[in-house]
Amino acid sequence: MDSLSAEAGLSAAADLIAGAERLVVFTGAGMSAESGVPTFRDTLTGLWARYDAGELATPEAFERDPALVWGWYEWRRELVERVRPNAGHEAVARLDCTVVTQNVDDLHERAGSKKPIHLHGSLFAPRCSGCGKPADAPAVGGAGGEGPRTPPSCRFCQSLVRPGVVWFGETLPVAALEGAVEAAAGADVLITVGTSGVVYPAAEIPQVTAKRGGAVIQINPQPTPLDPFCAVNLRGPAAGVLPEIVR
Ligand code: BJW
Ligand code: ZN
Repeated sequence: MDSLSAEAGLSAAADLIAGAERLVVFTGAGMSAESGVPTFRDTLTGLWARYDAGELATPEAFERDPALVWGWYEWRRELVERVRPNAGHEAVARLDCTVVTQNVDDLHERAGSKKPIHLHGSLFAPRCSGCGKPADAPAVGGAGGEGPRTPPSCRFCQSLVRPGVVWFGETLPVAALEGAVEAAAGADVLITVGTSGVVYPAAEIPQVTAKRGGAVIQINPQPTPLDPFCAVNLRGPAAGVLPEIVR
């Protein structure tokens, strides 16, 4: 349906959603872009401009320079605390659906979606890099500055506390991945929103639905490697398109 006019695409998507019995919404960083959260592959700005996100989001980077990596995540956590869910998050919260997100922010929860599945962890769940025990979440409303910050130490084993996110080369939380695959396999409609579709195994989630015969609707201003799996490709921003197709 790639060649459908924009209006016909919106109407086809709205019909699919209205008729869906088991609906999944799968989201990536573009979902939160209009809230003011930079996407993962956006160029970093300010003091972070000389770093590459893909290189900071690794266990090796944390081992080499824990203060640099902890400072980057704390800066991002504080940014997320200052922004609000957008009209796209709110439209998703009105749907009876399972939300599977790659995002480490909490904007789906704050919009009212119940128990979104977080495939890549959370900015708000730090844990010990040694014993794995959860650490106290840093106080809300931190300094807000950019740059390195020394991570706290674990109160049980004194190892450094690390962000509770999934870095490259690490395995995804088993329950989250299993829950996401099960929901995608059982979905008759899946909406994939704002993801570049290049990071695995998450990028398999929409493909699971398509391969099982479900319909995949994609919302993204840009083409992605997921295009061939989609029954409807809507080239537009999440906060504009989602409210239009959620009636
Ligand atoms: C808008 C918009 C608007 C803009 N509205 N849209 C198979 C093949 C090749 C490699 C691998 C493979 N399997 C595994 C790998 C290795 C690796 C991987 O996938 N690498 C690829 C990059 C090649 N995967 C892993 O390492 C994973 N672990 C794993 O597989 O374990 C087993 C294993 C271990 C060792 C060896 C082999 C296997 C773990 C992946 C963890 C990813 N973690 C991150 C960081 C989380 C913490 C943090 O945020 O810092 O998760 S990476 C980053 O990418 C983040 C995101 O969740 C994820 C996806 O990014 P996303 O959300 O798609 O964002 P962007 O920025 O890429 O795209 C934004 C999109 O929005 C764009 O398309 C825009 O157009 C669009 N957009 N404005 C709508 N307003
Ligand atoms: Zn510990």
